[in-house]
Amino acid sequence: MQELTMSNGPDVEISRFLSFVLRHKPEAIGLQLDSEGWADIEALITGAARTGKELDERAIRRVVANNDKKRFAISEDGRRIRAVQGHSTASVQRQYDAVVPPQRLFHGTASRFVDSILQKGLIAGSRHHVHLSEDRETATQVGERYGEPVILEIAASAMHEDGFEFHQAENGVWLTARVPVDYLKREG
Ligand code: HQG
Repeated sequence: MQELTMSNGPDVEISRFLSFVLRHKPEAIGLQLDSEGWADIEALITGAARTGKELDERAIRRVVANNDKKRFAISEDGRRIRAVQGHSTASVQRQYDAVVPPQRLFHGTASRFVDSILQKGLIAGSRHHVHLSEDRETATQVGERYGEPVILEIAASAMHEDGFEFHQAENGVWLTARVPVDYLKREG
Protein backbone atom coordinates (compact mmCIF):
# COMPACT_ATOMS: atom_id res chain seq x y z
CA MET A 1 0.00 0.00 0.00
CA GLN A 2 1.23 3.46 -0.86
CA GLU A 3 2.21 5.54 2.14
CA LEU A 4 0.02 8.55 2.75
CA THR A 5 2.22 11.65 2.56
CA MET A 6 1.75 15.40 2.21
CA SER A 7 2.11 15.04 -1.55
CA ASN A 8 -0.53 12.38 -2.16
CA GLY A 9 -3.11 12.77 0.60
CA PRO A 10 -6.81 13.41 -0.06
CA ASP A 11 -6.44 17.13 0.55
CA VAL A 12 -3.76 17.34 -2.14
CA GLU A 13 -6.18 15.67 -4.51
CA ILE A 14 -8.84 18.23 -3.58
CA SER A 15 -6.30 21.05 -4.05
CA ARG A 16 -5.47 19.74 -7.53
CA PHE A 17 -9.15 19.49 -8.38
CA LEU A 18 -9.75 23.07 -7.17
CA SER A 19 -6.76 24.29 -9.22
CA PHE A 20 -8.15 22.53 -12.28
CA VAL A 21 -11.65 24.02 -12.09
CA LEU A 22 -10.82 27.43 -10.55
CA ARG A 23 -7.81 28.18 -12.75
CA HIS A 24 -8.22 26.24 -15.94
CA LYS A 25 -11.48 24.45 -16.77
CA PRO A 26 -14.53 25.59 -14.81
CA GLU A 27 -16.68 24.37 -17.70
CA ALA A 28 -15.63 20.78 -16.92
CA ILE A 29 -18.13 20.88 -14.04
CA GLY A 30 -20.47 23.53 -15.50
CA LEU A 31 -19.11 26.18 -13.13
CA GLN A 32 -19.12 29.92 -13.81
CA LEU A 33 -16.29 32.15 -12.62
CA ASP A 34 -16.62 35.92 -12.66
CA SER A 35 -13.86 38.05 -14.15
CA GLU A 36 -12.11 38.23 -10.76
CA GLY A 37 -12.14 34.44 -10.58
CA TRP A 38 -14.87 33.99 -7.95
CA ALA A 39 -17.10 30.94 -7.98
CA ASP A 40 -20.10 30.21 -5.81
CA ILE A 41 -19.13 27.48 -3.29
CA GLU A 42 -22.56 25.83 -3.50
CA ALA A 43 -22.31 25.71 -7.31
CA LEU A 44 -18.81 24.26 -7.01
CA ILE A 45 -20.06 21.46 -4.76
CA THR A 46 -23.07 20.75 -6.99
CA GLY A 47 -20.97 20.83 -10.17
CA ALA A 48 -18.35 18.53 -8.67
CA ALA A 49 -21.04 16.07 -7.54
CA ARG A 50 -22.51 16.00 -11.05
CA THR A 51 -19.19 14.70 -12.32
CA GLY A 52 -18.86 12.15 -9.52
CA LYS A 53 -16.52 14.14 -7.29
CA GLU A 54 -17.64 14.31 -3.71
CA LEU A 55 -16.76 17.59 -2.02
CA ASP A 56 -18.21 19.24 1.01
CA GLU A 57 -17.84 22.71 2.43
CA ARG A 58 -15.75 21.57 5.40
CA ALA A 59 -13.20 19.87 3.17
CA ILE A 60 -13.04 22.93 0.91
CA ARG A 61 -12.46 25.27 3.86
CA ARG A 62 -9.83 22.93 5.31
CA VAL A 63 -7.94 22.81 2.01
CA VAL A 64 -8.10 26.58 1.58
CA ALA A 65 -6.83 27.16 5.12
CA ASN A 66 -4.04 24.57 5.06
CA ASN A 67 -2.90 24.84 1.46
CA ASP A 68 0.90 24.87 1.23
CA LYS A 69 0.99 27.72 -1.29
CA LYS A 70 -2.21 29.49 -0.17
CA ARG A 71 -3.53 28.99 -3.71
CA PHE A 72 -7.18 29.77 -2.89
CA ALA A 73 -9.20 32.40 -1.05
CA ILE A 74 -12.73 32.55 0.30
CA SER A 75 -14.73 35.76 -0.02
CA GLU A 76 -15.52 37.90 3.02
CA ASP A 77 -19.15 36.78 2.99
CA GLY A 78 -17.98 33.17 3.02
CA ARG A 79 -19.98 32.21 -0.06
CA ARG A 80 -17.41 32.30 -2.84
CA ILE A 81 -14.00 30.84 -3.56
CA ARG A 82 -11.26 31.67 -6.05
CA ALA A 83 -7.74 30.75 -7.05
CA VAL A 84 -5.55 33.76 -6.28
CA GLN A 85 -3.28 33.27 -9.31
CA GLY A 86 -2.24 30.80 -12.00
CA HIS A 87 -5.31 31.14 -14.23
CA SER A 88 -5.45 30.08 -17.85
CA THR A 89 -9.22 30.26 -18.41
CA ALA A 90 -10.35 33.16 -20.60
CA SER A 91 -13.36 33.77 -18.34
CA VAL A 92 -11.08 35.28 -15.70
CA GLN A 93 -9.21 38.55 -16.12
CA ARG A 94 -8.16 39.52 -12.63
CA GLN A 95 -7.32 43.20 -12.18
CA TYR A 96 -4.28 43.04 -9.92
CA ASP A 97 -2.86 46.32 -8.63
CA ALA A 98 0.44 47.41 -10.11
CA VAL A 99 3.14 47.23 -7.43
CA VAL A 100 6.82 48.09 -7.25
CA PRO A 101 8.89 44.88 -7.40
CA PRO A 102 12.05 44.11 -5.44
CA GLN A 103 15.32 44.62 -7.27
CA ARG A 104 15.59 40.99 -8.31
CA LEU A 105 13.06 38.24 -8.80
CA PHE A 106 13.58 34.60 -9.76
CA HIS A 107 12.01 32.17 -12.18
CA GLY A 108 12.58 28.44 -12.01
CA THR A 109 12.43 26.47 -15.20
CA ALA A 110 13.69 23.21 -16.66
CA SER A 111 17.08 23.11 -18.39
CA ARG A 112 15.50 22.05 -21.69
CA PHE A 113 13.55 25.33 -21.91
CA VAL A 114 16.53 27.61 -21.29
CA ASP A 115 17.76 28.02 -24.89
CA SER A 116 14.30 29.03 -26.04
CA ILE A 117 13.83 31.39 -23.07
CA LEU A 118 17.17 33.08 -23.74
CA GLN A 119 16.02 33.67 -27.33
CA LYS A 120 12.41 34.70 -26.83
CA GLY A 121 12.33 35.86 -23.22
CA LEU A 122 9.91 34.48 -20.63
CA ILE A 123 6.41 34.18 -22.02
CA ALA A 124 3.22 33.34 -20.16
CA GLY A 125 2.20 30.42 -22.36
CA SER A 126 -1.29 29.24 -21.50
CA ARG A 127 -1.42 31.11 -18.20
CA HIS A 128 -2.18 34.82 -17.98
CA HIS A 129 1.18 35.80 -16.51
CA VAL A 130 4.77 34.76 -16.10
CA HIS A 131 5.20 33.59 -12.49
CA LEU A 132 8.15 34.84 -10.43
CA SER A 133 9.30 34.40 -6.84
CA GLU A 134 11.35 36.42 -4.37
CA ASP A 135 13.50 33.46 -3.39
CA ARG A 136 15.65 30.94 -5.19
CA GLU A 137 14.24 28.02 -3.22
CA THR A 138 10.74 28.47 -4.58
CA ALA A 139 12.14 28.94 -8.07
CA THR A 140 14.04 25.67 -7.77
CA GLN A 141 10.90 23.81 -6.71
CA VAL A 142 8.94 25.29 -9.62
CA GLY A 143 11.68 24.30 -12.10
CA GLU A 144 11.86 20.76 -10.72
CA ARG A 145 8.29 20.10 -11.81
CA TYR A 146 9.41 19.96 -15.43
CA GLY A 147 12.94 18.51 -15.22
CA GLU A 148 16.46 19.52 -14.23
CA PRO A 149 15.89 22.92 -12.58
CA VAL A 150 17.59 26.11 -13.73
CA ILE A 151 17.17 29.44 -11.98
CA LEU A 152 16.84 32.64 -13.96
CA GLU A 153 17.39 35.99 -12.29
CA ILE A 154 15.15 38.83 -13.42
CA ALA A 155 16.24 42.47 -13.19
CA ALA A 156 12.81 43.45 -11.89
CA SER A 157 13.66 47.02 -10.81
CA ALA A 158 15.14 47.77 -14.22
CA MET A 159 12.04 46.36 -15.91
CA HIS A 160 9.83 48.46 -13.66
CA GLU A 161 11.84 51.60 -14.43
CA ASP A 162 11.37 50.81 -18.11
CA GLY A 163 7.60 50.74 -17.70
CA PHE A 164 6.79 47.05 -17.24
CA GLU A 165 4.02 46.35 -14.73
CA PHE A 166 4.35 43.92 -11.86
CA HIS A 167 1.66 42.46 -9.62
CA GLN A 168 1.73 40.37 -6.50
CA ALA A 169 -0.98 37.82 -5.83
CA GLU A 170 -2.34 37.40 -2.30
CA ASN A 171 -0.08 34.37 -1.76
CA GLY A 172 3.11 36.26 -2.57
CA VAL A 173 3.61 35.01 -6.14
CA TRP A 174 4.89 37.80 -8.43
CA LEU A 175 3.28 38.21 -11.82
CA THR A 176 4.18 40.07 -14.99
CA ALA A 177 3.07 39.78 -18.59
CA ARG A 178 6.47 38.82 -20.03
CA VAL A 179 10.18 39.18 -19.39
CA PRO A 180 12.30 40.26 -22.37
CA VAL A 181 15.74 38.65 -22.73
CA ASP A 182 17.59 41.85 -21.78
CA TYR A 183 16.39 41.53 -18.18
CA LEU A 184 17.21 37.83 -17.78
CA LYS A 185 20.32 36.18 -16.43
CA ARG A 186 20.93 32.48 -15.99
CA GLU A 187 22.30 31.60 -12.58
CA GLY A 188 25.26 29.30 -12.09
C1 HQG B 1 8.46 27.98 -19.64
C2 HQG B 1 2.98 26.50 -9.93
C3 HQG B 1 10.24 27.92 -23.63
C4 HQG B 1 8.48 28.38 -18.17
C5 HQG B 1 4.34 27.11 -9.70
C6 HQG B 1 7.73 27.21 -17.55
C7 HQG B 1 4.22 28.51 -10.25
C8 HQG B 1 9.28 28.89 -21.79
C9 HQG B 1 6.74 26.83 -18.62
C10 HQG B 1 3.06 28.45 -11.21
C11 HQG B 1 9.40 30.17 -22.38
C12 HQG B 1 5.34 27.29 -18.30
C13 HQG B 1 3.51 28.65 -12.63
C14 HQG B 1 9.99 30.26 -23.66
C15 HQG B 1 8.52 30.41 -20.43
N1 HQG B 1 10.38 29.11 -24.25
N2 HQG B 1 9.70 27.77 -22.42
N3 HQG B 1 10.16 31.43 -24.29
N4 HQG B 1 8.91 31.09 -21.50
N5 HQG B 1 8.73 29.08 -20.58
O1 HQG B 1 3.42 25.79 -15.39
O2 HQG B 1 6.13 29.30 -14.02
O3 HQG B 1 1.77 24.67 -7.64
O4 HQG B 1 2.65 27.64 -16.97
O5 HQG B 1 9.81 28.50 -17.69
O6 HQG B 1 4.70 27.09 -8.35
O7 HQG B 1 6.36 26.77 -14.30
O8 HQG B 1 0.37 25.22 -9.61
O9 HQG B 1 4.49 28.10 -15.41
O10 HQG B 1 8.58 26.14 -17.27
O11 HQG B 1 3.98 29.50 -9.30
O12 HQG B 1 0.20 26.58 -7.55
O13 HQG B 1 7.16 27.47 -19.83
O14 HQG B 1 2.51 27.13 -11.08
O15 HQG B 1 2.15 26.77 -8.87
O16 HQG B 1 4.85 26.48 -17.28
O17 HQG B 1 4.52 27.70 -12.97
P1 HQG B 1 3.75 26.96 -16.25
P2 HQG B 1 5.49 27.96 -14.18
P3 HQG B 1 1.06 25.74 -8.39
